[in-house]
This record gives sequence, C-alpha cells and structure tokens, in this order.
Amino acid sequence: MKLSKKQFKQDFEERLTSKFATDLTKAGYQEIYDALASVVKHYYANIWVSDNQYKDETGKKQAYYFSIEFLPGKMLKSNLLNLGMLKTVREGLEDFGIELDEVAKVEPDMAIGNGGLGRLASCFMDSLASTGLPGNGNGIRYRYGLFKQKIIDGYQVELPDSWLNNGNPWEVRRADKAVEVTFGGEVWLEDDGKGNLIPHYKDQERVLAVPYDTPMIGYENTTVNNMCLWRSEVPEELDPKFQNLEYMRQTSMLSAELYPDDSNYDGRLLRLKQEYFFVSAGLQRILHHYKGTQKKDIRRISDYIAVHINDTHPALCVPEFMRLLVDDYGVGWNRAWDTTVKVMSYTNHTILSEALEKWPEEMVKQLLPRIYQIIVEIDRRRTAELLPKIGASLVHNTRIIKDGQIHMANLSIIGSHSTNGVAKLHSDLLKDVELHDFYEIYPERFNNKTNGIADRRWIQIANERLSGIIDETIGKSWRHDLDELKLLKNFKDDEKTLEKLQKAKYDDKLRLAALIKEKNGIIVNPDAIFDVQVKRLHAYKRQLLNALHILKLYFDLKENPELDRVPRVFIFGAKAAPSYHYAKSIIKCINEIANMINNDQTVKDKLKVVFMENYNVSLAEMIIPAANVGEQISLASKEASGTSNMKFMLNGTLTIGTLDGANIEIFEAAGDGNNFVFGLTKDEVYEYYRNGNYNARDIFEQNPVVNRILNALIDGTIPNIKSEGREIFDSLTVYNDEYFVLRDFNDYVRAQADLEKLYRDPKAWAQASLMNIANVGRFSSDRTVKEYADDIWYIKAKKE
Ligand code: 26Q
Repeated sequence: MKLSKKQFKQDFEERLTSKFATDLTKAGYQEIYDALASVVKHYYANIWVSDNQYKDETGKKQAYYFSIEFLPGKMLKSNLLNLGMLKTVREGLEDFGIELDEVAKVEPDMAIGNGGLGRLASCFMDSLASTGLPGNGNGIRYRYGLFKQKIIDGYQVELPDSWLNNGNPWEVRRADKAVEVTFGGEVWLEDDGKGNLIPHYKDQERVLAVPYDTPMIGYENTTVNNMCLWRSEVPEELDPKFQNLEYMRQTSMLSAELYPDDSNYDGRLLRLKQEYFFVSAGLQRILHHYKGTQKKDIRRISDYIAVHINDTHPALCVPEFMRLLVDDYGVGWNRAWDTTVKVMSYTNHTILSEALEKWPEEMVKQLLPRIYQIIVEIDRRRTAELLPKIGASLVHNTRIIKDGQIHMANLSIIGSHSTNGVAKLHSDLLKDVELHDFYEIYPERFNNKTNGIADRRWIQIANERLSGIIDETIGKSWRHDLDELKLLKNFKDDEKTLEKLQKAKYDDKLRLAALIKEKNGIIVNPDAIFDVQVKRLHAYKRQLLNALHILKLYFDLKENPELDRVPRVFIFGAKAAPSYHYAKSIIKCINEIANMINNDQTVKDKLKVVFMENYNVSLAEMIIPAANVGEQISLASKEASGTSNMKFMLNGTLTIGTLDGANIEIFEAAGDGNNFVFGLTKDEVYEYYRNGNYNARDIFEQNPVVNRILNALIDGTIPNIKSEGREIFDSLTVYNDEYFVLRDFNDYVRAQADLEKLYRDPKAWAQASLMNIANVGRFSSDRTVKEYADDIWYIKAKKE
C-alpha cells in the first residue's frame, strides 16, 4: 500500500489526540503504540473488507486450519512490513523523535501456543496470506497465554501471562457471529415417521462461543485472511438448572488457559471440552457462512472448504462435521461420510507415545453424548465393511474404539483423505513403523510435507542488518522468493561479501551481548563462539548432552588454563512444562553449571554459560540472528521436524546436529562440510530397541571422561545443586539413559572439536555460513503451504 511519510505523520498525530486526548510531548509508549496500531488498522481495514468480498463473490474454495495453539508473537512490525509501510512509519516516527523498536516493545507477545506446533501454525498463517492462498485459522482465544518463566535460585518459576490487560488492537470481536456449543445431558433418537432418526436432547449445558477475528495480512499483496479465535461466555438466557455460580465459572474457564505441555497427553476433562468447543464453534461458523451468504448446496460443500486437523487436538472435527451434516442439514449418512473424508486432512507432529491422545469412552459418552454415538457408528460401519476385506487383525489394530478408549489419531486418519508427517524422515517413520497398519489399508492417504518458516519474520524483521547486506549483494528479489538467495553462491569467494556477513553477525552478537548483560548481568565476549540451544525443554531434545559437553570443556580448562581454546558462550532458552519434574531438574542443573563456570576466574572469558529466562518468539528474534552455532541434538527419530533449525540456517548459523527431523534435509541442502553432523542414525536407534542391548552403565564405567563428568553431578563439584544432580545421574546410569545421551557423547565431542577447528578459519566459516543462507529457500513456509494447497486442500492462490 502506498503511504507517504507526510500522510502517515498527519494520521498518527491526529489519532493520538483523538484516542487519548494527548499530544506527542506528553504521550507514553502505551499510548503511542495504541495510536499507531489504530492507524495501521485503518490502513488495512479496507483491504480486508475487499478481500472478503472477493472471496464471497468468486466462491473459491478456502482452507481452515484448526489448531488448538497459535504462536504469532508480536504483530506490529510484521503488519507494517507486510503492508509495505515499515520504512515509512519508522522514518515518520523518527521525525517525532520516536524509535519504532521502543514502541514495538510495548506489545505483549501473543503466546497462545507452547512451541513448535503453535509457531508452525502462525508461520502458515503468514505464508497463506503472503502467497495469496485463501486459508484461515481457527482456534481458542485463551485469556492467559503460555506462562512467563522466571528463574529463581536456578529453578523455573511460572507466572501467569495476562496478555490482554491493555487490550488487543488487532482483534475484532464479532458478537453477531456467536454460536452455541453444548455439552452433557441426554440424547435419544426418535423416528420421524419417514424412516429418519432424529436426535432429541435433554438437560444440555450450553456455552456461548464468541469469535474474535485477527487479520492475517499478506506480504505486499491484496490478500487478508482471518484467524478466528473463540472465547467462551455464559449465554444470556440460561435454563434455571444452570443458573448457578459453579456453572458460570466452568463456562468462562473453558477459554481461560492454555495447557502448558507440548509433549505429554493430558487426560483432563477440561482439555476435552476445549477441543470440542473450538471445533464445534469453528465448523458451525463455516457452515453458516456457506449456507447463509453463499447459498451453497451443502451436499457440494467439499468443493468449497477444506478443514485441516493440526495434530489430533481438533480430531473431533470428524464426528462434529458428521453431526452437523446429518442432524442439522439432513444429509444422508453415506453422503455425509464421503464429504467429511474429502473435507478433512490431518498432520501428525510427533511419534512420542506419551503424546498420543486417547480419551476414555465413558468420558466422551458423558460429555458429548451425540458425538459418542456418531463415533461408535463410524467405527461400527467401518469394521463391518473392512472385516471381510482385510481381516480381523488389521481391523482391530486400526480401530477408533479400543480397550475402552477413543484413539484420536485413528479417528483423524480414518476420517480424512490425507495424513502427513512434517519432515521426510518423520513421514517415512509414520508409513514404515508407527502407522504402518494404516499405511497398508490407505497407502494413498500418506504423504510428507516438510515444515517451513515464515522467512519474513525470521530475517526481514529479526535481522534487518543481514537483510540489507543481502539486498546490496544480490538485489531484493529474495524478499518475495526465498529461493533467490541461491544467487549468493556467486559471492562465495568474494572477500567483501564475506566480510560484510561477518560484520553483520558480529553486530548482532553485540546486540545480544548487551541484552545478556542487562538481563543476566553476565558479560560475554563477542569474539567467542555463540553456541545456542533454544527450544522447549524435553529429555529427547537432549539439552543434557549439551550441558555434559560444557562440563567437559570446563574440566579441560581447569586442568590446563592455558589451553588454546576458542572462547565459547553457550546460550540456553527453554521452558519446561510445569508438571515435568525431570525437565525442571535439568534447568536447575544448567543454571548451577552456569553459576559455577561464570564465577570461576581460572576460565576467564574462555567459557560462559547463559540461561535466558522466558524464551519466547520475541526473544528468539534477538537470539537467533546472533548465533554462530545452533544445537539440534535430539535423539535420531524423536524430533519430528524442528523449525528453529531453519531459522538458524536463514540467519547464517551453522548447525551441530543429529540425523533427525528436518536436520537431514538441511544438511543435504546446505551441502557437505557446511554443518556438523554426529550421532546415531534412526536405524541404529531402532536396532538398539529391537535388540534391547543398550547399556549406559558400561559407558559410564568404561569412559573416564564420562565418568568424571557424571560424578561431578553427585560429588559436590557443582555448588548449590541438590537432589537434581543425583536424579540426572540416576536417569543415565541406573535407568539406562532413555535417549542415548552417553552413547552419542563421544561423537558429539568430536563434532564440537571439528566446529572449533573450522571457526579458527574465519573465511572458511563465513563461506559455510553463506552456503547455509544461500540454500535455505526450500525451508520457507511459502513452499510448504503451496504443497498443502496443491496436494491436500486443492485451493488456488489469488492472482494479483
Ligand atoms: C496434547 C494433549 C493434552 C495436552 C497437550 C497436548 C499437546 C500440546 C502441544 C501435545 C503436543 C503439543 C505440541 C507438539 C509440538 O509442538 N510438536 C512439534 O511440532 C513441530 C511442528 O511440526 C515440529 O517441528 C517439532 O519437531 C514437534 O516436536
């Protein structure tokens, strides 16, 4: 959108005065932010309206991405960038003596997601709009986002994230579009005399679902999609039975809190309620829209909508869509089922068994009696149909209802036409191992969609310096098509370009060093290797392996302080699920290792360890550009994809990593020698599982280095660790090291040494860094969503 600086300044000043009855001399940052957001909203409002009109008029098929989490982070700069106004607004504000970046700090992160899965959903939202694809989000407007993490005495402490306290300028409450979602009560079927079974209900608990729409603005185009988030409220007219405080409290609780766990299935009733709540509300709104404004024949709805099930949390889409078609719109069962399968598609994000969602039949029956009947009927018909064709064992293994439980992954696969994993290795594991029985029955449903990232946020916004240097070197086409970064390869031997890249990295390190000083009071050496591991804390991600290696470096230096070592700063960011005891112990250990090392004068500035509290999207935007090395060291086969690995690559960070998830594709794309690979392969891991012959105790006893390091956890070497040291020691030596940390230790040390060696050759390092940037194109989520659009959703991009 064309906007002159003059126009902007005028609009902004007027808005500041009309909104807050103040002027530039007196306004605070909150007021400046609100006025600015309000002006920006005014700029995009008409584009939003027009694009909605365009979508309604053309009646083109749209996709709806159902996700129980979204993790957009801050919206101000991203909206400005996408509207093509970032520079104008920055300069306009400067004229008033205001720093845009200071204003942007006022905005709280929108953190209604845990980590990878939620952030992926938000990257997809950006990419859908930016590639002109009609694709919308559907989720929950949690009153409290992911907890804020404080570190007190080395321990994680959780504080509430009350992100809506100062309002949210981007959302629009649409009270007119509220719908009702019902729970519990009784249901029975009565024949209507024409052979149709009609459900009748009694004593249902009603919840009002009110949608809040947030525009998803495309990058320099005319597409504005919608992210619809539902809030639960008490309906105005309540049946007397429900006019009590407990019910009202329960109802508003529904959308109060995000579950803070990203890898563990939590079988609480409230969680199941949340799942049905946003699924039912979302599908109702979609069907109203197509019946009402679009006057579409409901029997052809699969030509107009695609619904995506992001992991199993929205799996109730399958029976709920059936319910709406059959009960509310009078579609026959068979036709409804064909339609449902055509409309739905599903992505699996993990193979960890503890994350597999299962709900007790009894619970579903009580809470969602009609949905329960429909699931039973789906299961019954499928079993009857398939038994004679494929035999009892295959049918049994893949049933939706088994052992008194409803298996949400089975429901998702059976009720949809597409099941995908999120990186090649992960998708292969689904086909070959984890979901092999399903693959035998429905081979055509299985496919891979390697994850991607919204590159605009992760370089244009997070790293303006590097973006500018790339512009100078190859022009600006890469800003619209990340594959164009390939052009950088022509500069691999160009000293000037390499120097500029090094300088940019150095400046980003200075920026992070200043933040570390401010937040942690630790002074770090900007010439050191900044080695970063930022992600949720989980045993399979093996932050512990990183910590043990740090201990090794420390003991080496203690023994020989004059050792010729490249200085290192190890930076961690990680939240642990509040109920994940072991993960919290690892946080404590890392913090006490950090205290020990940072306070030891003998290692001077050769080694520093920094745990940055409250890792979130905004902090990621500061940390990732400054990283020389990114740690992607999960046990092979456990990390479905990973996406921070792609953000690091885009910022010229070299990866030290295992052959897991998308790392494999990154190593291949970047080319040999440009990253550091180590560790067991997935086949070797599975071989150990088959043979059951892993023995961690042997490694502990036979490897003197490992022995020394592990003993440090229990012999008082690390001041101030308590039972955590013993707990971790035991997990490795007594409970046989579930994630093969000790098995991979030696090779990790070897890869770390290779890394240090390369770093001593600044030119070679800069070249490897350049090759990572030059080959990152395929990891843009623009590519990923185009693949979903072409292969799964069958939606088409708008032509500009
Ligand atoms: C389920 C039931 C009850 C409570 C919580 C949950 C729950 C919530 C979130 C389970 C899992 C999640 C999130 C999983 C996740 O983030 N997975 C990551 O997804 C990324 C995007 O595909 C991948 O890159 C990561 O590899 C994967 O770990």
